[in-house]
Amino acid sequence: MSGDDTRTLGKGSCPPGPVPEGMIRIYSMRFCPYSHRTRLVLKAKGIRHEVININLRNKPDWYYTKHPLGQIPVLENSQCQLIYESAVACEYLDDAYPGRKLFPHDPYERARQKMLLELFCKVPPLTKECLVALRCGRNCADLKAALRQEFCNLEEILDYQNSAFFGGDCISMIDYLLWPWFERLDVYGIADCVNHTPALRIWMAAMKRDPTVCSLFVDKNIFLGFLNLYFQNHPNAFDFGLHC
Ligand SMILES: N[C@@H](CCC(=O)N[C@@H](CS)C(=O)NCC(=O)O)C(=O)O
Repeated sequence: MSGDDTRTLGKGSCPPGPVPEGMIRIYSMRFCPYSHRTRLVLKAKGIRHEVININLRNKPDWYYTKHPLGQIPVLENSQCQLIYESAVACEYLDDAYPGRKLFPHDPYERARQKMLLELFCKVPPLTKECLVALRCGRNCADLKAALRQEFCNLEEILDYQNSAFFGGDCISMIDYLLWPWFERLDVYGIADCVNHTPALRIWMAAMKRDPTVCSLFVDKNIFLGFLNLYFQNHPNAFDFGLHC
């Protein structure tokens, strides 16, 4: 148990002590897609870690000593080194820890995964804009059309490669970096955006069978409960579904 499901720390909380030797800490939030990326890599590589969840609506003052903008995720190691930006944090974990390497060793293949990540960059803001528009009762047809176009671009890559995963026949770093937004399509109410991209749907089905992805999968009702409270600006939204 790494403490993924612990209550958030908010304003007035005590800062946590130093990270024990042999351990790494992630500052996170259970429903954040960027943190999800880094937690997937921690799990996939079997890295011993502890999780500190942050209340993003009521951030502790001390949290700004961990990230200048108060964003999550942040990694902290036992040498008090801080690593933020989810993709950078994932690469750090892959480089700093032994075991299964998630990025390919081949420089071109590694570059290709990073280029794909750049191609993906419109998807996170578009999914969030769709979610907000739907929750506020606004028309999101244009946003969904733009998202579908992004998915068609990814579909073309899978078709061209004729591979199960974005990095080839096995799951690798790029799949984990993209996955959190696909896991959220259903709860965000925009799952129909992949209706015309069959290769992407096959990739999603393969991702859902991956043990690491399964281990972090959030129950749809819990996610919806969080979103309902989040859009009501409820202070306990981030702790939704946790026992007292
Ligand atoms: N580019 C950053 C984005 C991280 C991000 O936007 N995190 C959100 C939560 S999903 C956050 O910290 N929001 C709080 C805030 O911006 O104050 C990354 O990849 O880590």
